[in-house]
Amino acid sequence: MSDIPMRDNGFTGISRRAFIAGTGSILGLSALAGRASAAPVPAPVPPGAHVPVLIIGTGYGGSVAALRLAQAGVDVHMLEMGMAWDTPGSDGKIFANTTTPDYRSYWLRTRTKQPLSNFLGFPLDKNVPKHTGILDAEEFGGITVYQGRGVGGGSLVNGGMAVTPMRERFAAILPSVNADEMYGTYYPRANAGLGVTNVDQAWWNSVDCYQYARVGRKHAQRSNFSFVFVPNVYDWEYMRQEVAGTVPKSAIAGEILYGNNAGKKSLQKTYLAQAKATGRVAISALHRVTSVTAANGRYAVVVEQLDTSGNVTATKTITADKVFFAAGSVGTSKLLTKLKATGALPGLNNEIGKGWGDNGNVMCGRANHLWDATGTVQASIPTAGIDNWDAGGAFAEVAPLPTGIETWASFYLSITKNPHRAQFTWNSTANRAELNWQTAWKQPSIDMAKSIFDKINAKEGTIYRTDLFGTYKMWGDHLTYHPLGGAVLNKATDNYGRLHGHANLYVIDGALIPGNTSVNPFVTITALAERNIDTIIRTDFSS
Ligand code: FAE
Repeated sequence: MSDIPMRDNGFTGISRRAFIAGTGSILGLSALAGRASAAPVPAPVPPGAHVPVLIIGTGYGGSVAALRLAQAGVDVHMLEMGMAWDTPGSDGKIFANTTTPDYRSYWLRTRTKQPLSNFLGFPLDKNVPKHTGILDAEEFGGITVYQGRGVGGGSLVNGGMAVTPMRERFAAILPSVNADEMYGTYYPRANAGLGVTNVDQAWWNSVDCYQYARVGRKHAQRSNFSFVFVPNVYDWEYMRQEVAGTVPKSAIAGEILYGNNAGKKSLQKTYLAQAKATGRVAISALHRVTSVTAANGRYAVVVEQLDTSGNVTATKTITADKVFFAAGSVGTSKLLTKLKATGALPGLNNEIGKGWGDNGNVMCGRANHLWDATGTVQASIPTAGIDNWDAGGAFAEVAPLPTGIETWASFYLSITKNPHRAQFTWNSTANRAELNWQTAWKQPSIDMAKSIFDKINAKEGTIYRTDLFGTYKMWGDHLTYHPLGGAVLNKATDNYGRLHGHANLYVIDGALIPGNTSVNPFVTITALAERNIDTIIRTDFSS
């Protein structure tokens, strides 16, 4: 299917400038949507409610859709299986620290499953009360997929690395998408909406908390690799004040994996805050969608309301004219696989569940010499990477290891050009969706990461750490932070995310991207959502 040229793809009769102007122009846009201004169905959504637009999930794709639809005058209801994360615990903080996971940290687990499971020979995992916590370590046969749970999705737990892929690599990422439009309009729009900025390199060079990253730079450059600074969504002014000791410490206290209490601009502070300010967006937290069926020209959506122990306290059916799947690559793929296999949405095509990849994620650590200390205080916000994509198929994030003690360890999360793609299928006996990823499929990723770190180790006379992922285990090859695909653009959907086989159903999240983005993915997920919703509003919502 060919791309629709959209060089001037403003909405009918309304300039792009007016649209981007945001909430100030909402009233003028109501006519576009053909809807009178009305309060949205309040949260929590009552049983039997009807909503014009329902969005399943509140991560990047869902938040973009909610904001742009609301700005166009459409009332939106969002359903989120995780918590709202707006209430402090007994320690006065909303989120737990990375080094001290507690009941808030894991999604319905009784024992933590930390990505770095061991340290100096000691296992790190510990028992925690079962709770609807923020990080889901979802286990499939061959891989553990880490995902954020709560209003804001992955933005609650991620490192905030906000990377736009190099333009010459874009055709391999999303082959059916016009790169001119993405780099001219939608990547800039996404970066602005997310609040992406660059660290001040002079400051970065001067502070103790980036000593680990400077060691990473020295080693990369001594082996002639390209060391690149990458933007982030952290508020750098806040981090300056953390370093100066004038505000509560957040990044430099290691807050990240289980939420960040201060400087990180999660979606709650950007897209979702703007969306709520329109008065047209309501969010029902602790509401998990289990079914979507076509009924009388609308969709009937079955939702389980959860308590914080994960018990179902109510099951509701609500109806919607249009439904956006924004439950993340895994959440959307699992739902659609089930809905196709069980006959709830029989028109979905055979591409559903296919094209799933792990963005080639693999982790490793290196043991430095005593003269290369990486620092007792490490900012949890990554700022840089080693780019060996063209020569070796790997882009390695120079990652923090914020343990509070000197470890002499350099730690990396590599994104690699792993060619393997897995598929979700429905197991009707077990009543669940399964993923056929194989552990051995990580070998190409390891080989690609080695294209960087074997060379650095040889140059520096250093070795891989073997104590971080188990006993004598060099590679963190059991996991991904970056699930992508499962309802791929222009295959399971048309070229704008409309699902084939059923009108008014859309995919608008990482499930659209076929398995790899060459860098960290959320800017691309956001930009693609901006592109798709632009066309969807213009063509599917005009009266
Ligand atoms: P996502 O943000 O996952 O949102 C989906 C939402 O849907 C979640 O809130 C779910 O709880 C919810 N949901 C799922 N199923 C249901 C259901 N049945 N009913 C109701 N709600 C449901 O999707 N990316 C970067 O670019 N830079 C980074 O530095 C970075 N670091 C990361 C670090 C960690 C530890 C992790 C886990 C991820 C990281 N990522 C990073 C990946 C990034 O967060 C991820 O690609 C995006 O969050 C995916 O966005 P989506 O909109 O696809």
